[in-house]
Amino acid sequence: MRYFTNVNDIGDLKVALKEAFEIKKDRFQFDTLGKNKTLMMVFFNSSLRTRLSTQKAAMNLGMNVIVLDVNQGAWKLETERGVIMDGDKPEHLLEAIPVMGVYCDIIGVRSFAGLEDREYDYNETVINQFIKYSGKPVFSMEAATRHPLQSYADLITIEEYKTTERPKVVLTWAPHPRALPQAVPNSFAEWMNAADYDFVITHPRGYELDPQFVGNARVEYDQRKAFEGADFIYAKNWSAYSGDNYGKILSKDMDWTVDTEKMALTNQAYFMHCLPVRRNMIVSDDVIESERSIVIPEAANREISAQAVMKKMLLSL
Ligand code: AN0
Ligand code: CP
Repeated sequence: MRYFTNVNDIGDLKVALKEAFEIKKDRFQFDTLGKNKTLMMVFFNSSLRTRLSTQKAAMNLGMNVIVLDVNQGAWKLETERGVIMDGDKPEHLLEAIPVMGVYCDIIGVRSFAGLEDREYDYNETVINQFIKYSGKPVFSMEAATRHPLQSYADLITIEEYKTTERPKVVLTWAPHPRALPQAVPNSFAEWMNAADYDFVITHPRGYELDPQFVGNARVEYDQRKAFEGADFIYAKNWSAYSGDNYGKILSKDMDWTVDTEKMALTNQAYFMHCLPVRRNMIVSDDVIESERSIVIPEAANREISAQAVMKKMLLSL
């Protein structure tokens, strides 16, 4: 595997799940595969889970790890070609990326959507430049439109907890004080559609996701109706995708917060969230602390998804 930015890069999901469960059984089975190989993790945005789980996964494979926080200590990077660089950015990505490439064997990149220019974001301008100019295998640690390591971990988690072959999985929008990207819901939808679960998306009107990600999912504007009979509730906030509203907050309606009363409508659903989560905005204390909340095992599976991806990359170096 040379690149991992979306669900298609992983190939057959059944095989990907089998590989993940094999790693989970013995995560040190390939602890010499990465000997003298270096992972470089490049962060344009903050992270807790991705940073820790990916580093841990690389260590399980025997790799060395370098972490670069672009906004802390590195030169500010210009990303647009053709700009006269007389502003506050002393270095261009077009030099920085190949330089990073010479110091490592695999690169992970985190670069969120700017939420100002939809075309720029949806062209995945930053991660695609890493793919084009680094000369090294590249994986997404959340890019502008997708968060595939998260979705892979989510899939593993659902497979572990499901009690029916084709569970009802509901992705629900929930309120948040700041505008967030669509990467997590886009990616979750992409993987759920590929897994062929009974998949429903619920959100207030105006929060429609890009149709390429919605795919065959059912969209239900009545959140309570969507929750009926659900086996998994996956909560996430996102900002608007549509037209002139791109990147905007259209609602902070607290009636969309996931609480005990709404969870009671489900088939004793498990509660999921990628974290970080704002309590009593997205989800009530009671629900996230309940025994049906699986947010911690979900986060634990981030180590597994990262390890599965890097193992595939190491094998094809
Ligand atoms: C980010 C997002 O919504 O994309 C990262 C989630 C993994 N969340 C925040 O910035 C709070
Ligand atoms: N879920 C997730 O990617 O968390 P971080 O932003 O903390 O890495």
